[in-house]
Amino acid sequence: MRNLRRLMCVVAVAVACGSTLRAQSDVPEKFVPKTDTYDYVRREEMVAMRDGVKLKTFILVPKGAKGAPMLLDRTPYNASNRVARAESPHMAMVTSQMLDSAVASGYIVVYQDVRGKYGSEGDYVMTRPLIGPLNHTKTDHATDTYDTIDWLVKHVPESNGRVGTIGGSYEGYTVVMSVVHPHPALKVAVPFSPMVDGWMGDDWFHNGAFRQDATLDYIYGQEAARGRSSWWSGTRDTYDEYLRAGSAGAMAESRGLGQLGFWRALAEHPAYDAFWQDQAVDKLLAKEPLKVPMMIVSGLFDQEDIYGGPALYRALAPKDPKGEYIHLVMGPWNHGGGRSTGRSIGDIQFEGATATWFRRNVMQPFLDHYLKDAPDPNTPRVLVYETGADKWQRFDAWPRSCEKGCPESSRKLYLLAGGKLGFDAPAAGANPSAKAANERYDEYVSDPAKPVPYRERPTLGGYDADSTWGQWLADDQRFASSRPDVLVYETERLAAPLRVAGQPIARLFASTSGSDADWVVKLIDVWPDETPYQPKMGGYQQMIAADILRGRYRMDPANPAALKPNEAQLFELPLPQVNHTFLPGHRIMVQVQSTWFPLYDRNPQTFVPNIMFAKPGDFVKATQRVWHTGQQASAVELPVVP
Ligand code: PG9
Repeated sequence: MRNLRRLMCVVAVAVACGSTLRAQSDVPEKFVPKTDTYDYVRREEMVAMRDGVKLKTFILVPKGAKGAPMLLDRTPYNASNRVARAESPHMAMVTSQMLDSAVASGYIVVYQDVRGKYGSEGDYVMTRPLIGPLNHTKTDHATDTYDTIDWLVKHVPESNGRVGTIGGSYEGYTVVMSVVHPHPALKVAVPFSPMVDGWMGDDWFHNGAFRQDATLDYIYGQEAARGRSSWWSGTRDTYDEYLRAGSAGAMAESRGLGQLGFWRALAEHPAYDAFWQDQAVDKLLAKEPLKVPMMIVSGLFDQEDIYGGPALYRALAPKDPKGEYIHLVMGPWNHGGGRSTGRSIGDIQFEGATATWFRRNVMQPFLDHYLKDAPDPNTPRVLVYETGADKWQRFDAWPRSCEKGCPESSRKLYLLAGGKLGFDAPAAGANPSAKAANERYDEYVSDPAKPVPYRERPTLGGYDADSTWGQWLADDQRFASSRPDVLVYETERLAAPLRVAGQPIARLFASTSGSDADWVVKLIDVWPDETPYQPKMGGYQQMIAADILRGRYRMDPANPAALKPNEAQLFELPLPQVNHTFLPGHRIMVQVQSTWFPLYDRNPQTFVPNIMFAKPGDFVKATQRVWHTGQQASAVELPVVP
């Protein structure tokens, strides 16, 4: 009876209070998730830097960790997304694939928003340069990393007090910055595809040609808001969009980019002036003592930062004669490939899960050695995947190139009359002008109104849902070779394998009827007409290395100069590094063209002060000639392995 009375009382109170409760929010002020089943603990901190600015920092600690090393990834792309790849009780599910082997080895993972982005306080500056002529504040990525590491070693009791920095692309840039005046607890650094020199060959320009279609949208996305802003296209085909805009400057203006600091800086510095030279990371790091072992990871098909990793290695390796500090790994990867699985790019297949294999068997033992005192794994100085033959190669000296005098085995592959390509130079006749025109040169009309697309149309925006931007360097080039404004040179079928390892350099003797010109050179492996079991590869024209040179910078990247119309001049274009075997039955091809649109803005072919602001009337058709006489023998210098 007593119990019944009590029950009735409870029901009465619930009914009486019910209406009041329903009127309040169902959502508690602070919900505390139950994470007992999680295999990690997630902490969220605002870590103060030396100037008082606080940076949003997430720390993922494996449950039960004791004396574990820490890996720090500093990002401009939203750290809270980085720690929430999936909502899961398993740390391996929420962290990025790049860290798979480290998470499996019990590492503590730390992600941080760089200053000015997402959850972090402070001002954002694109790839903030080191304190110096371009940065008059008291902080940069080096100091922010130092301060963060200092905090981490004091506030993460589960750690062993050792830290490695790791990250890709922009995050690779922050990794590289971390080794400048490093914190003593920083023991190792692994930059994947780091952005190193935005003018020479990484994100913003290649040899002075402006990468409008990957840059304007990126700046908009990064700088129009503290979070991310979405660039819009309004067309399915960015080729149409950029052609209608007329110039990069006009496109930028149409989207209000004048409000954004980094666009204004780019527009003011189209040449390789002090602005670019003073922030070229390879040159800056070459002036610093080597203190932190570094594994530079780069992709042979990196569509964004193909230049940075090898350039950094080239600058730092001479300071490390014993190979104790600086290592380079180049895999068959696009920009994110080394951080994912690495089985293929588009239709090109590789031998197994190359990236997973690399992280597990090369990167992780390297990290464990410096962060956990594991035995020395005898990390190769340089490890490069050999495309074509599909295997990994170790090198002690890299790259083999002709830049400072050719290695004995380097060979010139000559562009010859009749679309031929061969190792025998054209004969040096006493009077070349006595020869027929097509014996002396090949020509095409480059029409800025009909530029050569950089990939088959429609060229989708990089952020479009179905974009395959990451595959474009492996695209079949047949769509280009059939155009009248693309010159094609081809060898006979190879009877024996031909292996190239190092840096090919295109040396074109070329003339233009205009007063400025771009030159694009592509080194291509042409597959046999039919390929058993891989039908799509029959006759496939696979780019091995390709790049663009803006003619006005032929003599001096810092000081553009007009070209003399109709005068053959030497244009030297170092191509991205390769390690490739052209297999028997394949052919080697070289393509030459003067537009690569809309990725690169169009050269008006009239010399104007700043191509970004060329006016419609500046764009003219030009007749381009590539010469192949004995005196002016255009060639691609190949680092052939004997
Ligand atoms: N390639 C991108 C980038 C790096 C550095 C500066 C700007 C852009 C990236 O993937 O982060």
